[in-house]
Amino acid sequence: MDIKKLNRYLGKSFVFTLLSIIIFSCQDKAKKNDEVQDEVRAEFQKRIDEDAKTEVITILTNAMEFQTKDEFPSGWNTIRYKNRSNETHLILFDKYPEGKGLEDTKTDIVPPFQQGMDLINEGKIEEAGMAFGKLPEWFQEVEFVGGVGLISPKSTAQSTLYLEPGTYIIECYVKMPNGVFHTTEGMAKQIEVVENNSGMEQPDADYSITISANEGIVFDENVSTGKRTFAVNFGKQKVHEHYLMHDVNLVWIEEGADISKLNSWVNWSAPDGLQTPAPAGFKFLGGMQEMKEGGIGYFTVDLKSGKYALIAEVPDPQSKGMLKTFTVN
Ligand SMILES: [Cu+2]
Repeated sequence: MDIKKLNRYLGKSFVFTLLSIIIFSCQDKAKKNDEVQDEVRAEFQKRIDEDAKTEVITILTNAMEFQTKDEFPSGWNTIRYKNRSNETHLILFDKYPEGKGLEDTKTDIVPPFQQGMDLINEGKIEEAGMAFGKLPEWFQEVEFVGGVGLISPKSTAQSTLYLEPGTYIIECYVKMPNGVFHTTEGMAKQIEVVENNSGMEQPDADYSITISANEGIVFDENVSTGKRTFAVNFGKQKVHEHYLMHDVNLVWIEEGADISKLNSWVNWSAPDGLQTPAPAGFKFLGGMQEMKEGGIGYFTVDLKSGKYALIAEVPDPQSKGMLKTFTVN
């Protein structure tokens, strides 16, 4: 091979090699781009699927009402409660016996409760007992199946709970400054939970709380900031002195706030109990309303660092081990 031929060969070879590198590198890039696009598409689809599985139902309050759809699917449901009003509220899901509905709430349930409360406020405790005694027998068949814990004005809370098909009344029994229940003011809405299942799977929780009549609230986890989901496991349940069972509410505590005021406020059957304005220095962040023994519900909250409490809405929760404080770091 002479020098000219060799130069030509090397030249061609060099150009060929260079072209090969460029072509292969382009193919490689194209392949990588395809892979990236596939990954993005898969991730996007996964989110769509998750959203479809986690059908979030919004309930909205502007003043003294519940705005939401009339039918919910059965099974696991995530409820996002937007409280745009200036009042503290909660949502309790009452599963009604067959054939009973909102009209019966208004005629048979609301009046005895309001009369009883008015009498308590007048100091007529015995007469109040007689008023509550006028509650119809079918009220004993109403099942409380969870809901959204206390939530401060202009705030949003999120709970996930399991619903069997049937007729429900969602209600808020927080009281106005004059002692009138929000239920009396219109915070009661009928919902039909249909056979069609939401398809949502039971959620995974970051932290687990247990509440029971014998041990109170058991919770000793190290909680970190961010969006966190708490599971609330209901152990031994009981009807307390205020005719209700226990629940779990999450409260942010301002530095120096008087916890004893929170402790006495959470009892609806006390004259100032559960009556707004709520005690200063606390922000209610939702939670899980009462349900029967063996039940489990979830609430999700975006946590900032600070001091918090888990509290049950019962008379003197502290004495029952149902007021636990903890710190989020
Ligand atoms: Cu309310």
